[in-house]
Amino acid sequence: MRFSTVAATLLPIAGALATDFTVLVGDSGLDYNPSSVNAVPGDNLIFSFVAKNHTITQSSFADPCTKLSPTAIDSGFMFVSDGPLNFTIPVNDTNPTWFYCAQIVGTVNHCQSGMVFALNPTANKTYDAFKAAAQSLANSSSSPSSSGAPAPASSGSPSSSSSGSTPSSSGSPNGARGMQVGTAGALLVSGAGLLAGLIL
Ligand SMILES: *[C@@H]1O[C@H](CO)[C@@H](O)[C@H](O)[C@H]1NC(C)=O
Ligand SMILES: *[C@@H]1O[C@H](CO)[C@@H](O)[C@H](O)[C@H]1NC(C)=O
Ligand SMILES: *[C@@H]1O[C@H](CO)[C@@H](O)[C@H](O)[C@H]1NC(C)=O
Ligand SMILES: *[C@@H]1O[C@H](CO)[C@@H](O)[C@H](O)[C@H]1NC(C)=O
Ligand SMILES: [Cu+2]
Repeated sequence: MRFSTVAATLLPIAGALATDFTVLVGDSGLDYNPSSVNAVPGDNLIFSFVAKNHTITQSSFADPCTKLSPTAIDSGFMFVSDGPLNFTIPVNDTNPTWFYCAQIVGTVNHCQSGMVFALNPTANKTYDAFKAAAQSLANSSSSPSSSGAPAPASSGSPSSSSSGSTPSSSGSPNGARGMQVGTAGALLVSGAGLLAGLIL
């Protein structure tokens, strides 16, 4: 009796508390703002594309710059010519869910430049770790394939540590990023060492 009364009281409240989170896409360079949102079922993520030609595309945590599956969430390219374009994603659960921008223009790969977004990241799978994983791909793949599909991450070729062509994105915040790339680079190096250890 008491339970059902409580439930009946809570349900409308839960509905009333549903939140629409507006995420600006491209408002200051290659970014989602905010870059991470914690939301509950019933909430909506409203991606408001304000500049250029970006996407919001679902990936996995482990493979940040590759579309999760052919049917994964994907806005497609949202070319902004006259005012914002909205793409709304309803939130159905509290599972961590990962997104990136699939745009590649010349040598500038938006995802590998850190243009990623996290829905409900966890203590173990953080936005920062996801972003670092995306940026580390810039070091391992020198040239993206010409097709629209992002090049698969080439797993460790320890000898080629050139990484000369890191795309520099104009207008993106670089202070924290440099540090994260450094960390990811160190991880890569130790990974390569492990690999070499296994082979040799
Ligand atoms: C948006 O970007 C995609 C992928 O680079 C490109 O194919 C498309 O032509 C662009 N749209 C416009 C209107 O420039
Ligand atoms: C896009 O979303 C924003 C933020 O929720 C809203 O203010 C605006 O009216 C929406 N624009 C359109 C065209 O739906
Ligand atoms: C929630 O479900 C709707 C309807 O099936 C789907 O369009 C949307 O992509 C889902 N949201 C997430 C974050 O998976
Ligand atoms: C998070 O990582 C810690 C330490 O590695 C582990 O003990 C814990 O089970 C993990 N939690 C989840 C939810 O995976
Ligand atoms: Cu983009």
